[in-house]
Amino acid sequence: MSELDALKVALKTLQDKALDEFSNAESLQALQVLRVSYLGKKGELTSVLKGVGKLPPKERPVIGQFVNASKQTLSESLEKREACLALKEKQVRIEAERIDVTLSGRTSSKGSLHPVQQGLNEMTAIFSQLGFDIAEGPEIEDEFHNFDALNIPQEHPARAMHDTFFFHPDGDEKANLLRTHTSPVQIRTMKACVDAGGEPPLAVVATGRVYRCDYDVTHSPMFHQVEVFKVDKNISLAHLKGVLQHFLSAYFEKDVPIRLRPHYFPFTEPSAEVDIACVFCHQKGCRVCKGSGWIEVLGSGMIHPNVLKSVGIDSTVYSGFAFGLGVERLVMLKYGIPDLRLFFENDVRFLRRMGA
Ligand code: 2NM
Repeated sequence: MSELDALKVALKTLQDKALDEFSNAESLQALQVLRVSYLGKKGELTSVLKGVGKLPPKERPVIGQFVNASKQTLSESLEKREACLALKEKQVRIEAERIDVTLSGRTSSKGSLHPVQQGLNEMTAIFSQLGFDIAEGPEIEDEFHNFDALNIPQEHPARAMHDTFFFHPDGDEKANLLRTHTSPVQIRTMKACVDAGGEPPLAVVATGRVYRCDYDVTHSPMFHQVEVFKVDKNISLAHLKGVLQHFLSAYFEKDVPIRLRPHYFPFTEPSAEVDIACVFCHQKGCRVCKGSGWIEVLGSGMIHPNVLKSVGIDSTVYSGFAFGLGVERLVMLKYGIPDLRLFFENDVRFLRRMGA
């Protein structure tokens, strides 16, 4: 066989082998490797061409054409296979990325206000509608605002009624304390009014945390209060009772009977504890009302003249009523919560059930 024929046979064999491998290539990556190994600068076709030098010059163009035709065939075959594999790979990717839009989504829980805050909001909303202002004040207080101004002087036995957390004073600095009620906020708002040259009417609701050194099943060392007062000319016990009746019926969302029982508070005279008809047994007698048919819900009274004097309000011209309540207690009664401690444990099962 002539050198030319031998070369032609070698080329043909190489081409057949290449076409076979191209059509068996299973990925674009494998195909790229084949392209380099056959058509690349150091590829097999190139190495076959090195034999061209041994041919007589007039035969060289013949083999040149032959090689070009072979290159053309291989390139076309590669491109075809490439297009086919690219389509396959695309289909695989699309299938993998497929989203089932009919699947139900993952819901995220929204969170909600703490039941105490919900209760506070419900209560302050009722007083806002009656025209009361809402006030807040410092939780660290001094003895003047927490005690003296409220007609609870030093050594007065009433001071012992409050189990107060005191801060140790530095040197001869006066002692600070954690407020035992929100009444000091009332004192501050009355005093701020007078100091600014104003005068009653004043109608204010104070809300916030209060602290007492007291801890058992029905007492927490921190709880929340809502305290309400109104000062104006000719304010009487009738105004107090009317506001109480309206507030308690609005809060419990039904006409709830109330009664006022004489009591003692240093900052009011006369003073009364307020009961509602038992919301659990409708006065048939049950465990909650201990068979009495009544549940104590708050303390109230007519502001003591000494309290008005201490903030500079003329008690011969003005009078006022005031009352105070524990928020946790009223939320427990409205929603049938059995244990005070649930408010402070932050167990999400409780918070979710109470979530609005
Ligand atoms: C209560 C009971 C009775 C009260 C008094 C005042 C103030 F500052 F105006 F004098 N604020 N709140 C008060 C009166 C609070 O809680 C059981």
